[in-house]
Amino acid sequence: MTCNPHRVSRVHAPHRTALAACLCLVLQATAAATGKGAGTFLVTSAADAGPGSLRQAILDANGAGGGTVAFAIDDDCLIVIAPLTPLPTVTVPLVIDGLTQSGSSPNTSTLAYDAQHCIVLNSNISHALRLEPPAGTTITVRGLGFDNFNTAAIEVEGAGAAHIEGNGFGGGFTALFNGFATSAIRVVDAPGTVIGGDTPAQRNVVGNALGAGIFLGLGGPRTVRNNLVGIGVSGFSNIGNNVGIDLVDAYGTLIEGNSIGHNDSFGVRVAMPTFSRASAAKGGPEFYNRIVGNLIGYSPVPNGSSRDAGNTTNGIRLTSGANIQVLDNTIAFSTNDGLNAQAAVQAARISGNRFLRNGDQAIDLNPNGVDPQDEDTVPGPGANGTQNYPELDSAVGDALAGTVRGSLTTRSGDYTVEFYSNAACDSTGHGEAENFVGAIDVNVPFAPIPPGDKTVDFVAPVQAGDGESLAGGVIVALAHDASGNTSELSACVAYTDTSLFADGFE
Ligand SMILES: [Ca+2]
Ligand SMILES: [Ca+2]
Ligand SMILES: [Ca+2]
Repeated sequence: MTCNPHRVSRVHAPHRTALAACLCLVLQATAAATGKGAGTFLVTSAADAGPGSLRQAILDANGAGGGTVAFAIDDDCLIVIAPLTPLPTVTVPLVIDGLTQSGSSPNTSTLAYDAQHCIVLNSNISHALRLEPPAGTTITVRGLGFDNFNTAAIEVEGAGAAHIEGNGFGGGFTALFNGFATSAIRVVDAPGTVIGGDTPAQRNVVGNALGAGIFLGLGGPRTVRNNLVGIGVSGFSNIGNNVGIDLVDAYGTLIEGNSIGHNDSFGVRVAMPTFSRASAAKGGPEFYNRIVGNLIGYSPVPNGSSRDAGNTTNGIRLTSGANIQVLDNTIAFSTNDGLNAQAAVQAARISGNRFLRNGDQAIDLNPNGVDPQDEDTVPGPGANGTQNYPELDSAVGDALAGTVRGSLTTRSGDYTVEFYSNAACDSTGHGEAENFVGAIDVNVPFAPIPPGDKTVDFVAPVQAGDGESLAGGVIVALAHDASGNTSELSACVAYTDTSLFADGFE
């Protein structure tokens, strides 16, 4: 049993709204009694308004308190809906499901995007959809294509959550293709919002926005997972936004498992609000913004190789905030620095990432350029207190495993030193960080080190990953304190392969 007021309204009559509502109540009561849930509002016309239109379906759903908007337009793919004004704000728990249109199908690819979007919204107006989910409820938008809106294709603002999954934004899904004047997706507040999801079917493609592809404003927590951002349906083509994912006063954000490339300024930019910086500094992980396990500027292709999908300027730009977690990403082919942290950033933990082929430094803490080492007796000015990086003296072993000797000069406390191998040293002389090869904990004691001498020597094992070799390359290291304040990368030390000597310099 479904609740379908617009079909009732087709009967016409001046009282159709009342009649529809009345019948709908009866039908919903029946549905509730049979446990089948809220009603379905069917879209049977691509017209901007009137019976069977998407606009009418949303009006009816709002009036009925929620349900599902499904599509059954009697036409072949591709069907363009061009709203003349923004569609009615959705204010009820609702699923708008483009996959219900015959011919539509979800993405099945892990590296690319093969979804078929038969319903595409395309109009040169401020926005297509505005979602205002009430507290404790979710509004889902699934399986639609979007092009050519000025503020955002989808705006979200409310106390409840939005799930935006399996949609194509600016990916060339219509013949008349213009991208977005500002953002594709714009979210303010709306805690619990998820853009993308765990499965290939939930992946969105987000591109060709002149502002941010995904803009997350004040509020949190929210998740952006497993999307292609600035990367087209092939999995490597260029549909760059200006900024891929832009966090402006967002907190508690998880950006995980996305491919983010070809964006014209930054792949990801983070500017945290003052209040959450203060709270996060007190240790509240609910405020942390986390960037985990993304491919940034680096597109794997099905034959096992990869392509340059570099973001112009930086893969990641950290503008302000505390306790930002940058973990286990690959950050490559940026025009300038791979990760650039501005002076207001503190306790940014940068750990387990691969950096390769970035035009300038892999990690650049402000001030710009490789930071000079100092005594680190107090946190210096600049990002992460300008935490000193380790000094490496030697790296020796065979192709698979060896020993690195070096030192760290810094304040008393607990530190972790991470080691990375590279085929060759970066042009900056520091980094980059192609393969993680080991880590050790280092303690700089309070005593009996004499004042002014805070240097601790270390000897650390390093080991090549599966199928990799340390021979002929260089080793670099970074250090971070217990709060996450992470250094730039050290100068390179050549790796001496003793197996060559054993074999007589063959
Ligand atoms: Ca470089
Ligand atoms: Ca620097
Ligand atoms: Ca320093």
